Amino acid sequence: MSIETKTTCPYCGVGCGVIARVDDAGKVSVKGDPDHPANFGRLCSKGSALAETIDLDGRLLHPEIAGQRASWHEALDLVARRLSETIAEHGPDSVAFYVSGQLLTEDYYVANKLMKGFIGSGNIDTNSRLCMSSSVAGHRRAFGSDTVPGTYEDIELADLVILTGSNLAWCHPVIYQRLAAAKAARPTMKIVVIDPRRTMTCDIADLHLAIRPDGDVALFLGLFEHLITSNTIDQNYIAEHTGGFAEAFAAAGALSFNRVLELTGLPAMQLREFYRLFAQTEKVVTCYSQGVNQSSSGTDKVNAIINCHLATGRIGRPGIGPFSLTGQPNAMGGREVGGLANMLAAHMAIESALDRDRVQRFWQSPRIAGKPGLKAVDMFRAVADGRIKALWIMATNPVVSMPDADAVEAAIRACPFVVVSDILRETDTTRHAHVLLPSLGWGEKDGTVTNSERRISRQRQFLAAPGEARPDWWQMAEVGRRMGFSQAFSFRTNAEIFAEHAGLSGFENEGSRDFDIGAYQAIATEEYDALTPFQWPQPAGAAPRITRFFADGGFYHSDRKARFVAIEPPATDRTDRRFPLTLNTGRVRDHWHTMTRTGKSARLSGHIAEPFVEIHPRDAIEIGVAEAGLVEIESPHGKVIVRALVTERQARGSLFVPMHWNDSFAAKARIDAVVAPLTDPISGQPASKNVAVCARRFQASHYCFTVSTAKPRDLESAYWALAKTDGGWRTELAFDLVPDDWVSWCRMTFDIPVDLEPLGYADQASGDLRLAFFDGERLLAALFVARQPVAVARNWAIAQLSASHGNLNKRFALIAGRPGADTIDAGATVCSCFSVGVNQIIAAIRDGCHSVEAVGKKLNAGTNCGSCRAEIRTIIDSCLAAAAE
Ligand SMILES: Nc1nc2c(c(=O)[nH]1)N[C@H]1C(S)=C(S)[C@@H](COP(=O)(O)OP(=O)(O)OC[C@H]3O[C@@H](n4cnc5c(=O)[nH]c(N)nc54)[C@H](O)[C@@H]3O)O[C@H]1N2
Ligand SMILES: Nc1nc2c(c(=O)[nH]1)N[C@H]1C(S)=C(S)[C@@H](COP(=O)(O)OP(=O)(O)OC[C@H]3O[C@@H](n4cnc5c(=O)[nH]c(N)nc54)[C@H](O)[C@@H]3O)O[C@H]1N2
Ligand code: SF4
Ligand SMILES: [Mo]
Repeated sequence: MSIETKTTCPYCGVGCGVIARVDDAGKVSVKGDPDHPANFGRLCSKGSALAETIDLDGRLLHPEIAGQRASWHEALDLVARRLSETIAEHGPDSVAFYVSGQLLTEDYYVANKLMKGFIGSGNIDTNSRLCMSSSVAGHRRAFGSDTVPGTYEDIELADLVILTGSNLAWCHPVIYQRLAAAKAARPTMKIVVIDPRRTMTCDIADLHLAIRPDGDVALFLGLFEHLITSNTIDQNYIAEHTGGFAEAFAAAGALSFNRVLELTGLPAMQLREFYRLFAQTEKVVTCYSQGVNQSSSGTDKVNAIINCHLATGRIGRPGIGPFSLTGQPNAMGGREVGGLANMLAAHMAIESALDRDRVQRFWQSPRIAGKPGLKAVDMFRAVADGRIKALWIMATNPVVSMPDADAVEAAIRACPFVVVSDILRETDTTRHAHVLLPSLGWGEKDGTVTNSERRISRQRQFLAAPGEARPDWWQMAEVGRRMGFSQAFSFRTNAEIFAEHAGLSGFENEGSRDFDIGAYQAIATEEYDALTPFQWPQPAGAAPRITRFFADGGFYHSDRKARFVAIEPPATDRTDRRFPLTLNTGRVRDHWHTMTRTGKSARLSGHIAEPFVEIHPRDAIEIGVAEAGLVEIESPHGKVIVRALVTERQARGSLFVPMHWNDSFAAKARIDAVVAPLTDPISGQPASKNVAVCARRFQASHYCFTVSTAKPRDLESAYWALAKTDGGWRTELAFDLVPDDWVSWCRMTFDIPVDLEPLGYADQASGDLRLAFFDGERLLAALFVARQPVAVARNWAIAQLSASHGNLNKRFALIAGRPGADTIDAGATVCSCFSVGVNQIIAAIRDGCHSVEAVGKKLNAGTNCGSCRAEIRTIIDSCLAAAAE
């Protein structure tokens, strides 16, 4: 008998419902929950591979103090004592919490309560600062509250969907699938993608605006002006429900059409077409994500978009409205509990004395933070200069994900007392902790999360807690109690915390605040356990309400009106000619952030196995790098070395590097070490998408590719990147100075017993060298060395780890570095769900499969989660185009 549990995916903000099944043998499998209103049974590649990422390999299972195992009792006592002593000596602002949108709402609530209400400082900030804070600031300026007005259904109901600064196909794949299905059913629906890069999302776009980096404010100011001059605005809505229109109009009017062309870098025809589409179409949804938020003009971008929706009264109706797509599974829950340094709990304002008094009375707390705390970038600056002396980091990996990451690492290293709560023993951040606290991970922890459409769902426990791992909320409540606040942190269950959180949201609310889930203030444990997904608001005593906001006004500024914001486009001048290129950073389809979980899955690591830079062919020529060569990228803050991926999808003058790779998976690919700590002046969100850098070819003396059953140890070459594969590891390396003796290097790196002799081949003239070690029929490790980037079929070589090598010919084929005539190399993985490679897809196309459906029928590729369908279509198009030439 197997047991099924309904829970929620722990990755992106789509918040898909998952059914986790544990069979008799304890094996876990997952499938989409057909009843969950976010995904109706769909999952993407990351969601589908969840079962592969929950093993205990690398887990932190016991508390540690100074690298030694300790009891919970000792660890918690120490944390409480050090926090209390630091506060007594240096005041409440000398301590800080840096938390995460991957915490559950209950964890987050306790963290915020402890810091703002009991320690009495605003110094709690979160990785949502790097993610959503420009949206929060933009919403609050326009609406008077941090409200996402719409629902996912709106994206399907719209006649025009604008995706700006969003790579929906890869980052919110299930919404992408819902959008693609809606467009297939109703082909008149139009989709516009605004992104400097031609991403996979452009695949379903009718129009792609390859905008200049940070040209968005100008683009939407131009649109605002066009809506007015073409008389598309809604005079009644503006008059009844808004303020500040005249000032916003004057500011937009100051920008000529030609200046908009210049700032956006777009052809006039395209711009006119976009403006015409928007003006003509009543049902418009504008979705935006990090290309908007992560910018020094991020908050203005948000308001420039919202201005256009307010001016046309297009907000809060079916198929209509601005839509901020949130990143993390509980980015929204974190905003609801007030996890940002400049917010109070339950969407109340820290600047408001009334709100502070209300929260303090509700908590019956001895004090309340009197002012906003330090935002992430400033918080780590304060750690660096010694103002913050004790830091607790929870569910985030700032040494990888913060801008100016080397400086952040140095700050953490120098901090007198650092606590890290994580699920892994070894991350780039846990390395610097004085106290390590083992947390429960997905499947073990239990609580609620809120997705992008304000829907609250349960994450449920279906696995036993491993080792001594404990929930994050429990850790903080225990510390709170030990600091002398026993009454306020006497929670026994997460249901009690949720009820208190719901109670605060409804406390003295009466419609004055958007976030109200007072209906749940007395929720009992059984009810909480059975909770089905619901959207807020749900005030006490009211019937379930409409799930959209603002169609009829009712904003949350004191006059209940929205505000237009008068905006100017940002200055664009590059001042330092030594750094002429623009670095853009973001995500790939199958990895999640700093790879602590997705890096465990061979299937997910197969899609893209190395850190890379997308570079335009002409820029590649200029710096003298060819496809598959290595590139060094540098800013005044740091350097990385990554593989070149030469592509016309990238605009000239700009580079794209993913944010995922870190010191656990690569030698020098933590891209945030290069990212400058520049922030939006209003939200404090880092500008991670527009960084001034220079790039040059990285010339190695030798390149090397290896596959091995053991994880390679102590890699010390100028460049290396490793990835999990079926049956072992694959590693790419490049050497300035080659090892004296490759055989001993292999023995040391791959733990090869001394009695095993290698099979080998070396060509002095070309510099090619190959070595393979076998244990009986099994391949332990194979090494391919060349003076140029190694040309060996990667997936074929990886497959050799699981193949039998009893036959001598097979051993020689391996040393020759090529498959025998009877085997084909699958090529780089395209479909992770069914492990289908690019070469297999090309072969199917040659066999006459000329549509995504036909390829799916033949190979299954693209038929499960569908995340790779856009890539399959691109491969078909390029094969057919090549055939037609
Ligand atoms: N596979 C995967 N999915 C994820 C995540 C993950 O790690 N992996 N993380 C989740 C999280 S936390 C987040 S925040 C979301 C992020 O989701 P997205 O925001 O969709 O992802 P990004 O790749 O960060 O950036 C989106 C796009 O913004 C574009 N862009 C850059 N500069 C500009 C600009 O000036 N203007 C415009 N209009 N566009 C620009 C980039 O080229 C990029 O394609 O993804 C979530 N989903
Ligand atoms: N250059 C650049 N930098 C960026 C971005 C970008 O686009 N470009 N994007 C930014 C954005 S939007 C985001 S959201 C951040 C994300 O950046 P991070 O938050 O740093 O990334 P994660 O890898 O998700 O880190 C989560 C950590 O928590 C641990 N963990 C997982 N589950 C749990 C749990 O239940 N409890 C505890 N205590 N720990 C847990 C994981 O092992 C991991 O160490 O990166 C930001 N940084
Ligand atoms: S879209 Fe994928 S990653 Fe996001 S919640 Fe759904 S299954 Fe998880
Ligand atoms: Mo994010």
